Amino acid sequence: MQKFEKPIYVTQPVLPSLNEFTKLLEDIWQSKHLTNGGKYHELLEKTLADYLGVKYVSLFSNGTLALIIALQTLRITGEVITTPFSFVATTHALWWNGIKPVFADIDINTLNINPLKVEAAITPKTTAIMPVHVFGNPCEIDVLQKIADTYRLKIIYDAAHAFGVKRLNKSILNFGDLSVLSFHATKVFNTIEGGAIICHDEQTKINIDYLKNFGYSGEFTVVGPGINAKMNELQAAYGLLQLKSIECDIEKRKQISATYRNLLNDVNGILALNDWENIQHNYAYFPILIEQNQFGRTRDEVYDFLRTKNVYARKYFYPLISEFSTYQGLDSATAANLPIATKVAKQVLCLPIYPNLEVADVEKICDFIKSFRG
Ligand code: T4K
Repeated sequence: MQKFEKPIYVTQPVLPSLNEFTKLLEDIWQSKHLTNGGKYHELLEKTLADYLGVKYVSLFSNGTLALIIALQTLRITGEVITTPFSFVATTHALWWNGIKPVFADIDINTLNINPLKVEAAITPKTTAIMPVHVFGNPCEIDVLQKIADTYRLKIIYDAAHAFGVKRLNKSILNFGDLSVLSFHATKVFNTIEGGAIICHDEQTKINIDYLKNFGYSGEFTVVGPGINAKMNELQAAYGLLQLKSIECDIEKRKQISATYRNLLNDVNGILALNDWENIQHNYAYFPILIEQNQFGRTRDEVYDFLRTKNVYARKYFYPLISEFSTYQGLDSATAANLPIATKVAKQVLCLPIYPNLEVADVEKICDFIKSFRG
C-alpha cells in the first residue's frame, strides 16, 4: 500500500468562508474598533452562550490565560488536585498561581481523573479540584461535586476539549464553579487562538471581565491586579462565522469516529473508547489504546510506522504532566501513585480526525494499522 502523498495530521482546522470573513473585516476596518470588547466580541459571547446552553461566556485570548484567570477569580491557593493525563497547560495554570498541584490517578475506562483517588488526596491545604474532560469525554461530574460539597472545595473544569458536549441534553459546562474552553486552531471550534470561561452568575462574569482587562472596572478604577487576556475583534468575527458550520462539522467528525470504530473493532490489541450513554459527544479526538501483548507492536512502533506512511498521529498525552522536570519532584508525581495514567500514557495514540478528512483516508489509515500487526 502506497503512503499518502500529502501528510495527514492529527487535526486540521475548519476555516470560515474567506469571502464572508472579508466582509466582516471590511466592517472592522471601517469602525477601527479592533479590540477591548467591540461589537463582534459582545456578539460572540452572547451567541456562544445561546449555542452552548450556558449563562455567561467570557472570551479570552487563549485557553491557558483563561485557566490562570479562572483560578484567580475564585482566589484559589494552597493545593489543587488535578490529573496528570492532560496537556501541560492544565498544571502550568496552577504553577502560575503559586498553587501546589497534587496529581491523582485516572480511571482506565474514562481516562479522566478518578474521584476515589481525588478523595484520597485531600489534605487540610486542599482548596479545589481541577479535573479535565479529556478528549471531550465528561468526568464523573456528580461524584466530583459530592466530594467538593463534602470537603468545601471549588471545582474548575478544564473543558478545553469539551465544546458542545452535553449530558442528557444539558451542557457539561454548567457543572462545577467554572469551566474553561480552548478555541485554539486544533480544537472543534476555533478562533485561531482563543478561549473562554463559563460561569453561572453575573457578578462572577463581571469579576472575570475585570481580571482579563488589567483589573479595570472603569476609566480610572483598577480593582485588582488583572492581566491582558482579551480576544480581539478579528478573532471574534472569525468565530461567529465558524459557528455557522459547527453542527455539520461535529456530524462529520461523528462519521469518521464511527468508521474508525467499525474498522478497528475486531483488531486484537486496539481499544477505542465507545460512545457513552446519555452523552452527546463532540468527537474532538480519536484516541486508541494499543496493548502490545495482543497487537504484537508497541504504541511507539505504530506511531513511527504511521509516520513512514505520512500519517502524523499524536501521543496525546505522553509524557504525563507529572513526568516533566518542573513537576517531577512532587510527592504525588510518582508512577507508583499514578499507575493507570502511567500505563495509558505508554499505550495511547490519537488518530487523525477532522471534518475534512475523507472516509477513504480513514479506511486507508485503518488498513495501515492492520497491516502492521505483529
Ligand atoms: N487544557 C487542555 C486540556 C488542552 O488540551 C489545551 C490545549 C489547553 C488547556 C490550553 O489551551 P490553549 O492555551 O492552547 O488555548 C496542541 C495545541 O497547541 C493546544 O492548544 C492543545 N491543547 C494541544 C492538545 O494540542 P500541539 O503542540 O500538539 O499542536 P501542533 O502545533 O503540533 O498541532 C497539531 C497538528 O494540528 C499539526 O501537526 C498540524 C495541525 N495544525 C495545527 C495548527 C496550529 C494545523 O493544521 N493548523 C494549525 O494552525 O498542541
